[in-house]
Amino acid sequence: MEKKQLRSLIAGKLSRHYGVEPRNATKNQMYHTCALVVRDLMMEKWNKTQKEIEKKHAKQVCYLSLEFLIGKSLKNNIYNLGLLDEFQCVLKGMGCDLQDLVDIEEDAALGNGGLGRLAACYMDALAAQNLPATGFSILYEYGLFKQRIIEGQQTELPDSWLDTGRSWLIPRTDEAVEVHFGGELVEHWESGHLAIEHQNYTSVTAVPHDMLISGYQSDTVNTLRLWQAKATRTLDFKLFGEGDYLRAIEEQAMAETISKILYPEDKHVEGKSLRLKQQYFFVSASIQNIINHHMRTYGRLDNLPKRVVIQINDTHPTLVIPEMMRIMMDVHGLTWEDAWDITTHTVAYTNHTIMPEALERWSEDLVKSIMPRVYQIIVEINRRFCEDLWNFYPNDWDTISKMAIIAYNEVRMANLAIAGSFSVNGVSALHSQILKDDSFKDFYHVTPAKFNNVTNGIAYRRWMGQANEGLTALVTDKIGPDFLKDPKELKNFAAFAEDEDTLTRFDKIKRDNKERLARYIKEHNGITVDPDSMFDVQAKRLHEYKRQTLNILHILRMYYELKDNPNLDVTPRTFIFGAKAAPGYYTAKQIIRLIHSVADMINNDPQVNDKLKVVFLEDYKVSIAEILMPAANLSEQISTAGREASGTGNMKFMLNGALTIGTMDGANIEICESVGEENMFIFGLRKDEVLDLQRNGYNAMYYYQQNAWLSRILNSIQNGIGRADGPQVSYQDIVHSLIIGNDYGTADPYLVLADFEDYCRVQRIAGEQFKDAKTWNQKAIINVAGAHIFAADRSVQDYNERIWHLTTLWKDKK
Ligand code: 26V
Repeated sequence: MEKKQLRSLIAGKLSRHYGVEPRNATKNQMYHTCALVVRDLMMEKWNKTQKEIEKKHAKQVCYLSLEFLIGKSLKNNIYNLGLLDEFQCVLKGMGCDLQDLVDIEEDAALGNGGLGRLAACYMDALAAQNLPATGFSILYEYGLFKQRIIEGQQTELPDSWLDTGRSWLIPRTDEAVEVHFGGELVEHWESGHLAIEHQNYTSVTAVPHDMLISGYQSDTVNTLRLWQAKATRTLDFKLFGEGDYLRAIEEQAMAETISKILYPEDKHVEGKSLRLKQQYFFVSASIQNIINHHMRTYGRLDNLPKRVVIQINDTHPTLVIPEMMRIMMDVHGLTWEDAWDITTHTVAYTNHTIMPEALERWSEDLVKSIMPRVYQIIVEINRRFCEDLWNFYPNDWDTISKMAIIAYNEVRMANLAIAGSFSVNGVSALHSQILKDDSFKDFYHVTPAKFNNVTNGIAYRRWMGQANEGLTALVTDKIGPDFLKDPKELKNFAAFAEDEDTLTRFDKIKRDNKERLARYIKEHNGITVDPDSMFDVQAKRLHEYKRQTLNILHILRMYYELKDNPNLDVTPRTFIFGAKAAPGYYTAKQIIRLIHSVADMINNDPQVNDKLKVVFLEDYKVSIAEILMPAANLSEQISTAGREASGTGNMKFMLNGALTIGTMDGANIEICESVGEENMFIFGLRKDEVLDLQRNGYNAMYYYQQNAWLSRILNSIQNGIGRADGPQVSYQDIVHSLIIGNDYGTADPYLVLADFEDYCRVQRIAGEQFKDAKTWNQKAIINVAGAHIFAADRSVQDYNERIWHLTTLWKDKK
C-alpha cells in the first residue's frame, strides 16, 4: 500500500467518524481511527478467507477456550499486514507517534497465564499458515485484575479493557443465540418416540463479537468469536402479568453477570456455580453456532467430523460433548449412536496440568439444576462408558470406579473429556508421558492410540519480531528474512555464534534492551539498576510449585554472604520478579510480600546495593513481558520436576537470548535437548527422584537443621525482614509451610529445601560464567537459534498432522 493511500484512509476515517482534521485529533481519536483503518484492511482478507473456506469445503478447527490472553492488537496487526513503516511515516506526517498510540491501548487480558497466552499464540500461527480456524470464548467485561502493590502487598483492581479494546470487536447481533438454564424436563410420546421438553428455563442471549485474527504476511484472516451475555427479554411484561415479577428481574441480573468477569484462579478450582454457568453459556452458544453453520452449508450432520474439529483447551469446555449430543438428538432427531459417533470424531482434548487441585469436578446437584437435560445425557454417557469398561476390565471395580465419569456425587470433567474425544494430548514430551504412565494410565490402556503429545510453542514473531527489533534486525542481516515465515531457518543463526561482528552487535542489542528496561524500572519502581549487572528474571504466575521461594532463598544467601564478606567477588545482579497471585491464594500473596521485604532490605543496604538489587514489576502482563523478555540474561524455570506441564515463558526468554537456569521439567527438557546441557544451567531432583523422595518420607526439617544456610535464612525470615531503619515483617506461615507443614499438608510439598544446595551451586556457576561476556553471548546465540523448535507454527503443524488434518486455504505468494 502506498503511503498516500494510507494517509487518505486515516484522514477520511477521522473526518467521517469524529469530524476532525488530523492536526486537531486527540491521541485517543487517532488510536481508534487507526484501529478502524486496520480493521477495514483485515476485513477484506476476512471476506476472502470465508469465501475460500466455503468454496473448498475446507475443514477448520474450532478452538474452544475460556481464555485468550491476547495483549495489545494495534502494532501486531499493522506488523502482520506489513505496514509498520507506512503507519509510522504517515502518522509522523500528521504530528503523531505510533508508539504513543500503542501505549494507549489496554492489554486484552482475557486469560490468566500460560493456557490463555498459548491460545492466542496458536490463533496467530494458524492465520500465518493459512489454516482456517475460529476461536471461541467469552467477552469478559473485566479481564484479569490489575495488580497494585500497596506497602508490599498485592491488591486487585478491576480491568476495564473495553475502553480501547472495543475498537477491535465487531458485534454480530444477527447471529445471537439463546442458552437455556435451569427449569424442568417433561417427557412425552411423540409419533412413537419419547420426546423431551424443557420447561420453565431461564433464557440468556449470547451475542457474538468477532475479533479478526491476522497472520504474518498472510491473506488468511481468521475469527475469534467472543460471546457476550445479554438478558433475552428486558423486563418481560408477560411475566409481570402473571405476577412472576421476581423471575423477570432475576433473569436479567443473572444474564448480565455471566460474561462480567474472568475468574482469576489459574490452578485451583472452586465449585462456583457462576463459573459452571459461564462454561455452559459459552459452550452452548459455540456449538449451536457451529452446528447451525454446518447445517446451513451442508444440510446434514454426518459429515461434521470431516469439516470441523473442536479442540478443547483443558477441561473447561468439556460440556461441549453432552451439549453437542443434546442438540443433535433433541433438535436434529439423530439417534444416540449416530450423535455419539459424530461427537467422538469431532472433539479433541488438551490437558494442561496434572495438579490434582486443578482437576475439575462439579457436584451432580449443581450440574443437574443448571442444565437438567445435559445432566441426563452425562448420566447416560457414564452408564454406557462404564458398561464398556466392564468388558475391558472385567470385575475390576476399583479401576472402573476411578475411571467413571460420575462418582461420589460428582461429575469428573477430565474423564468425560477423555471418553468423549478422539484425541487426548499433553503439552510437552514429559507431561504427555506422565499422562500415559500416571494420571490417565487406565484410560491409556483402553485406547492407547488416543494419546498424543504436542509440545507448546510461542508466537515468535510477536516475542522476537516485534518485541526485540534489534535482535530481529541482526538475525535478518545474518541469515536473511526467511526465518520470519519459516522458523526452521532460525537454526542457521547458530553458525554465527563464533562470528565477532555478530557477537559485538548481539552484546550491544542486549545492552540496549536492558537500558530500556532499566528506564522502565526507574520510572515505575523508582529504583536505579545497573544495566551491566546480570538481569536474573522470574516472571510467571505466583504458585508454590513454581518455587519463587527457592529464588528468594538464594537471593538471601547471596545477601548474607556479602554481609559476612563485603569484598566477596560476586557478579553484580539485578533480580527481577513479575507475578500475580490469585486473590484468594494466601500463601502466594505472602510470597509476594516477602519478595518486597527482601527487596526493601537489600536495595536500601549501602553495603551491598551496588552488587545486588531486587525489583518486583507491578501488574505483570503481556505488554510488560514484551519489554522484559528481551532484557533478560538469566531465565528462572525452577519448578519441582514433574509439576510444570510445559511452560512457555521459558521459550520466550531463550528466544531473546537468555540462558535458562532450570529443573528437568516440562519443556525445559526439550530446551536442553535443543541447545545442549552446556548452554544452560540444569539442577535439582529429576521427576523420579522427586517421587522416590516423597514416597520414602521426605523430611524437610532435616534439611533445615543440617544446612547452616537454610537455618540461618529461614530463621531470618521467621524473625523479620525489612530495611534497617524500617519495620521488620515476619513470615512465620511461609517458614512453617516449609519445615513443619500447614493445616493442609506436609512440610515443603514442592521440595524447595531439597533442591536448595544444588540450585545455589549452579547459580554460582552462572554468576562466574557471566563474567566472560563473549562465551556467555555465544551460548545466548545458540539459545536463540535453538528456540526455532518452540515456534507456535511448529506446534500448530504438529496438531494438524497428528490431530486436526485441516485444509490449507492457499499457498503463500512468494
Ligand atoms: C484454570 C482455571 C481457570 C480459572 C478457574 C479455575 C481453573 C482451574 C484450572 C485451570 C487450569 C490451568 C492450567 C494451566 O494454566 N496450565 C498451564 O498451561 C500452559 C500451557 O500449556 C503450560 O505451559 C503450563 O506449564 C501449565 O501450567
